[in-house]
Amino acid sequence: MEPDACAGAEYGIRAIHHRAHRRPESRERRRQQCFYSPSIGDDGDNTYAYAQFKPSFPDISWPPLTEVAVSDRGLLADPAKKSLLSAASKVRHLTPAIGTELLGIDLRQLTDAQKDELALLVAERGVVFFRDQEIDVYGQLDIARHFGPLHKHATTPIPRNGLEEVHVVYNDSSRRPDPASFSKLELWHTDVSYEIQPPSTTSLKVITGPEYGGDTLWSSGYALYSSFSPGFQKYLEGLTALHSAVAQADGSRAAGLPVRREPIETIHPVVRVHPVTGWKSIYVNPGFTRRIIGLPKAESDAILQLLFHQIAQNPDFQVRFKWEHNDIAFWDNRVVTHSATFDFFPETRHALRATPHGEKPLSVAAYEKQTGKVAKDRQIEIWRQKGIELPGGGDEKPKVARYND
Ligand SMILES: O=C(O)CCC(=O)C(=O)O
Ligand SMILES: [Fe+2]
Repeated sequence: MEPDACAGAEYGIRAIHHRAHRRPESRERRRQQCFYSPSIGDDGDNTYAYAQFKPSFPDISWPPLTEVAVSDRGLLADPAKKSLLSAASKVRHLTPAIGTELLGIDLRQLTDAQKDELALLVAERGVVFFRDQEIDVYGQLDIARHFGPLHKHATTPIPRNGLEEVHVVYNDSSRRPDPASFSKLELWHTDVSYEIQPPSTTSLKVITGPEYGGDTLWSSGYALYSSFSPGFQKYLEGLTALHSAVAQADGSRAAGLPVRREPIETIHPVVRVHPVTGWKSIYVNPGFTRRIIGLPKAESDAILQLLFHQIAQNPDFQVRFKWEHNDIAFWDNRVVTHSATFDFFPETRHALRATPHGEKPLSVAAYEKQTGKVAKDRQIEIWRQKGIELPGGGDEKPKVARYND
């Protein structure tokens, strides 16, 4: 599959509608050109409590990103995560593969040791949720900065108050999503995977949201890897893929929005190893991965289709979170893919994201060379910890009965 020029993610949908009010003659052309440019404007209510965090698009330019040394804080964590977990009144795992909710913690009070343990927990569980958090965006940025240098997005909105490291997610009654302009598959993404050092432990806080609707879904790249046969896993481990920012930048330009940094395209391993867990995860996403390098096009298209469809459609890999006011999620963009829902029009939904850079993605070979350790299949490791020894040195998986009813 060579995705059309508009295939991609990070909230599209909205700019087109707003522009359409002003330039109806170009609506269809713009829609065809690209559906996912970020939102422009809003309902104009400046008395809104979080008006200073409404979206803005300063017309400024940033130089290309250069490589920075990043060492994961999770490497410093107590493997048992005692100081974080003992501070929680309850630890609720939401599915076996992905997602944990920690109750009774106030993120404003986290010590550095607890932040390190949070990085480790997020690396293991893919996404971790905290309810009803008072922490403000400055505190959210401080935690993110603890995890790594902050990413500034080239195209998505920043808040009106000028915080360039904050990515704003905003929808209100002035914009209606148009289902003709995007597919649900294409909305699955990992944030800015085209960067040389894509994000690690990323957080999103919903500051205004509908009573219901606007859920977010995450899908585990570890579970996707574990689901395949050993031969196919090995095959994927030898591949690299192209991730592209071009369609996202084109979408912004088509909507008349500034692109603050020129788009880049980067080649990453198809299977990356998390530097802390040592687990293998499939690192492609419908939003930004365009092709597998060096394969016949038909083969690349077929492999990506399989991986994309499994990400989006296999519920065993997924968790779906129902947000309430002031909830915050931390996810590890190295090992999960996510997708927002847009079912809440005409309600307002407003969220702020803080995004630390991670390391350059490590292939299995690079991880094993660098660390002298053997990269692992998460599922096999977890079964092993439960005392389930697998025949064939862990290469075979138990047969699970299938059923329909
Ligand atoms: O709006 C959401 O729930 C998710 C938005 C998103 O993909 C992001 O902020 O990275
Ligand atoms: Fe995202």
